[in-house]
Amino acid sequence: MALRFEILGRFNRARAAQLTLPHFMCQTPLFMPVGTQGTIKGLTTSQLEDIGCQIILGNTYHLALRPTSELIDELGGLHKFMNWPRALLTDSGGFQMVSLLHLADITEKGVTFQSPVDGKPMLLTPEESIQIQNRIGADIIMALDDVVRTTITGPRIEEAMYRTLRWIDRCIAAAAAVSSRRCWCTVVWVATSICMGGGGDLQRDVAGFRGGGSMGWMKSVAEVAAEAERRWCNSLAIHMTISPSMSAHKRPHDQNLFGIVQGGLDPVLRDICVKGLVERNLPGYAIGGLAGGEDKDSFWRVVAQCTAALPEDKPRYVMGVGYPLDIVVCSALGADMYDCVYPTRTARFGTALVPEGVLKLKHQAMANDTRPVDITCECMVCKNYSRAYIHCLVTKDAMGSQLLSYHNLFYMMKLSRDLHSSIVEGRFPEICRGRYARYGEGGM
Ligand code: PRF
Ligand code: ZN
Repeated sequence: MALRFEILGRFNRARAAQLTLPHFMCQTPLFMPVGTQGTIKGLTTSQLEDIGCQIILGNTYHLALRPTSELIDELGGLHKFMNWPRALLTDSGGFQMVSLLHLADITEKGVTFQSPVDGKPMLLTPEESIQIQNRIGADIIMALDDVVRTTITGPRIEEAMYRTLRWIDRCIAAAAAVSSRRCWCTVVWVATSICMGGGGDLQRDVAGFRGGGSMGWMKSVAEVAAEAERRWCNSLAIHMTISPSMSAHKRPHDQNLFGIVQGGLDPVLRDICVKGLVERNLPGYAIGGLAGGEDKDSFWRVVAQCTAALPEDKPRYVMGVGYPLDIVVCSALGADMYDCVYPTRTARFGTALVPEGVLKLKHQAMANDTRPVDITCECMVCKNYSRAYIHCLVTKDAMGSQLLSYHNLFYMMKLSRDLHSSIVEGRFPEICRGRYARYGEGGM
C-alpha cells in the first residue's frame, strides 16, 4: 500500500490526520481543487503551491479525450505534464460522463457514450478506467462506479449499488494485473543486476533480504519489489529511464485505489455497499452519489452512516462536496477529504467566499469599494487589490476570475488548515460555532 494515514488528533467523531502519498505528505481534513483538464483554470501550479494546495483532482474522462492518456504517459505522466510536484487524484470517469452527457448509457460492461470529439460510440469499462488512470499516474485513483442521482427512487438505486460492488472487483483485478507486471519487472531487474555483478552492496542487500532462501523471496513478488525499490531507488530510477518498457512515472503499485460507496439515500443499500467495500480492504474509501440536490438532512444522515461504518484507520472522501459549511459538518462526522468545482466556478461568476458567506463582486456597490475582498484574509489578492479593481475586471478580463479563484482557493485551504489545527488542539467546537455560525440557511 502506497499510503499512510496517521490520526494526529480527534474531537468526538472528527479526526485530523497526516495522509502520506507518494508525491506529498498531506494534512486532513483537506479540500482538493478540481483541475478537470490538468489545470485549475487561470492559476499556475506555483500559485497553487503558494495557496497551500496539497492534492489536485483530475478527471479521467476529460484527460482521456484530450490530450489522451497515451500522450500524458508518453510525456512522463500528469505530474510532469502539468508541472505539479504534489499529490494528484483522478476520478474514474463514469460520473462525469453521466452528469455531462445525456446520451451515456450504463450496462454491465461499462459506460457507453458518444465521443464529443468525433461522435463515435465509446465504451469505458472498469478495466479501461484503471488502465487510463495508470497511464495518468495519480497518487489516488478511483474505482469506476455506477452513479445515479439521489433524487430518483426505485430499483435503479439498488441495481447501481450492486453493480458498483461488482465493478470494484474488476477494478481491483485490473489494478493488480498492472501492478504485478511492474513488480515482476523489478524482480527480474534485481536478479539481472546480481547476475551481472551489479555492485557488492546490492548483492549483499538482496542476500540479506532474502533471508530464508530463494523460495522465500519468490513467495511475495510485491514485497520483494517494494523492498528492492525502497533500498535502491536511485539505481532503479536509472534503470527505469533506460528501460523502454518501464517509464519512471508509471508506478501502478504506488497508486492507491479507492472504492466508492453508493446506495442513494437508502440506509440498507448504503450498509450493504460499505460492508462489501470494507471486505475488500482498500487503501481508502469515498462516499459517492451525494451533493446532487438532496436535502441537507438526508445528505448528512448518509455521511454519518457511512463514516460510522468505514474503518477508522483509512481516509474517507466525500465526493463533490462542497460548500464550506458542508465541509465543516462532514468533518464533524468523521470525513477527511473533499473536492468541488464550486470555489473556482463561482469565482468565474464574480463571487468571492468570505467568512460571512459570499461577496458578489459584480454588484454595483463594489464599484467604489476600496477595501480588499475579505478584510480578514491574508492572501496575495486581498493584500494587493481592492474590491473596486476586481469589480472592474470581472466579466471583462480573465484576470478578474483568476484573482477571485486565487482568493477562493486560499479560503478553502485556510478552512482545511483551521479544521486540522482546531481538531489537534481540541478547539474544534470553536470553529464550528464561531467562524461558521454566521452562515445563513443557504448552506454555503
Ligand atoms: N462518483 C464519482 N465521482 C463523483 C461522484 C460520485 O458519486 C460525486 C457525487 N455526486 C462527485 N464526483 N465517481
Ligand atoms: Zn483573500
